[in-house]
Amino acid sequence: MSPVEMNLEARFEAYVADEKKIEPKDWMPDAYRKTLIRQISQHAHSEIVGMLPEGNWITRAPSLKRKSILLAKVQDEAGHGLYLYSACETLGVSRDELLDDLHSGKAKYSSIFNYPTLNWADMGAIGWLVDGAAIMNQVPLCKCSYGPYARAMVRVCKEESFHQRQGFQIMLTMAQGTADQRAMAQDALNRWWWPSLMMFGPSDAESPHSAQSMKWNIKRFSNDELRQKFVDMTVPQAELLGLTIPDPDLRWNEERGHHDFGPIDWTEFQEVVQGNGPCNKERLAARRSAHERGAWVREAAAAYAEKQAQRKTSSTEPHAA
Ligand code: BYC
Repeated sequence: MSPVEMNLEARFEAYVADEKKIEPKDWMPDAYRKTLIRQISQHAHSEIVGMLPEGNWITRAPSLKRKSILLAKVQDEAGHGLYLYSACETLGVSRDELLDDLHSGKAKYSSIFNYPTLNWADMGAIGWLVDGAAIMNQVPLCKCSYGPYARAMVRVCKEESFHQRQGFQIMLTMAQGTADQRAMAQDALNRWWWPSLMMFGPSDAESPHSAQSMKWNIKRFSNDELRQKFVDMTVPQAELLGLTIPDPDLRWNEERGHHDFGPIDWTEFQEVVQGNGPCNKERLAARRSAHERGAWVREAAAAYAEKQAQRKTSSTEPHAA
């Protein structure tokens, strides 16, 4: 590293340590840029792929009210994906490159969206648990050191907390409903609990990026800290619903002031992340097909933009005498 670069790096470190925001035109280490592109793009892809399991239930929602709420939620997720792609583009990568990486299977997206949604209770469990886990992970990102990501997260988190409440409300309605509805709510909790805990990523000891990302103030809490906070927040909510979390080892630990919980099946997590989960192939095929079927929209938008640009140039050109 040259002396100039060393100086820039020291200034960058001091700036970040001082809780100041790094903006797109500021100097930043290459590795910081790469880490942000990796994390923000994975996050954007998760929002877009995350529309699929819920989109599956829009036509089958049990009432018009539920249908319009679910439709709005799925649209919010599209919006989150778009802010995040825009935030990522400020780091010098193009939308096309990001999408190519998703469609080729090179880029990751959250493991959670590779599980199937089997019935309406799954819409409740996703809102309650998956959005609940997402908020726990994302509220600290509002204080992330990279300005465009931190600002995008403020709006995302406001919308996610509405999503979490609508999910909890579905669970509450079902848990207080008929015996069959209660059983469906319990079954959804049984299937979504462990995958929700996996959303926080590998344990700290197995997380290659955490230490550096925390030093750079990208991540403000470790994967295990956030997972623990999520368990502590969710246990009383499950009690209120009268549902049982599917973990025989779950109990309050007075000494730690936290709930202890059972071991996570990391083999399952690795399998899902490597593309072998129950719905990985289906999810990627759906995204690729949507992208191909949307080619005409992109072409039309580009042609329109070009026409507008030409009109602007000809209207500013001096008229020939
Ligand atoms: N799934 O060193 P680590 C949402 C990967 S919510 C798949 O701990 P990092 C939504 C990780 O990428 C979901 N892959 O990494 C909610 C890395 O692989 P590479 C999205 C995972 O980045 C409701 C490797 O494992 N949220 O969108 O420090 C409705 C080692 O991990 C997962 C975000 O993306 C996983 N669960 O920490 C709709 C939040 N976990 O890149 C939508 C922003 C880890 O080395 N992201 N990996 O090949 C983050 O906070 C962090 O990136 C993570 C992982 C905590 C997820």
